[in-house]
Amino acid sequence: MSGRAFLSLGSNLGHREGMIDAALRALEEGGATVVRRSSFYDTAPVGNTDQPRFLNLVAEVDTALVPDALLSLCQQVEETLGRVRVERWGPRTIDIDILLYDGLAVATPSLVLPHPRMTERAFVLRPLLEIAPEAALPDGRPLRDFLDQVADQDVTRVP
Ligand code: GSY
Repeated sequence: MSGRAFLSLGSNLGHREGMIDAALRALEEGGATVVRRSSFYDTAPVGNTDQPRFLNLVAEVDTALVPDALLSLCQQVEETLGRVRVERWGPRTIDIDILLYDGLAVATPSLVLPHPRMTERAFVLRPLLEIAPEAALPDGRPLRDFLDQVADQDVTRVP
């Protein structure tokens, strides 16, 4: 049995593009095969705005890992790539979030699916809808319906 998940990757320290490419390779080595990836997006920081701009993308992965195991892989890749987590919302070499996993709704202390803030973030919605225009929340609401409410966020697709 395998599942399909959408992951959000972001970096705002060091060689941002190289960091994201290295993370995707490490995810593949760990058992999450990238089937689609969006363009890169240069994005203004959300949350703590006093930090460098991010490079973001969304990848769709095919994996035999269950959601908790996929989360562990994402955390392991973050650590391997030397994520510096000095502040909760501060700069990081690489951040990997699970957005959606099949049609699952999950709420455990370690993992909430769908990602609880994904509908508020243009840096998630724009790349996700680029590769999956019909993507929807587990309750059926199409994610494209949330684009208008993030239209003012500074997100630019890198040509
Ligand atoms: O939640 C992911 C880390 N992150 C980001 C990000 O990836 N991109 C942008 N633009 N802002 C962010 N703020 C945080 S925290």
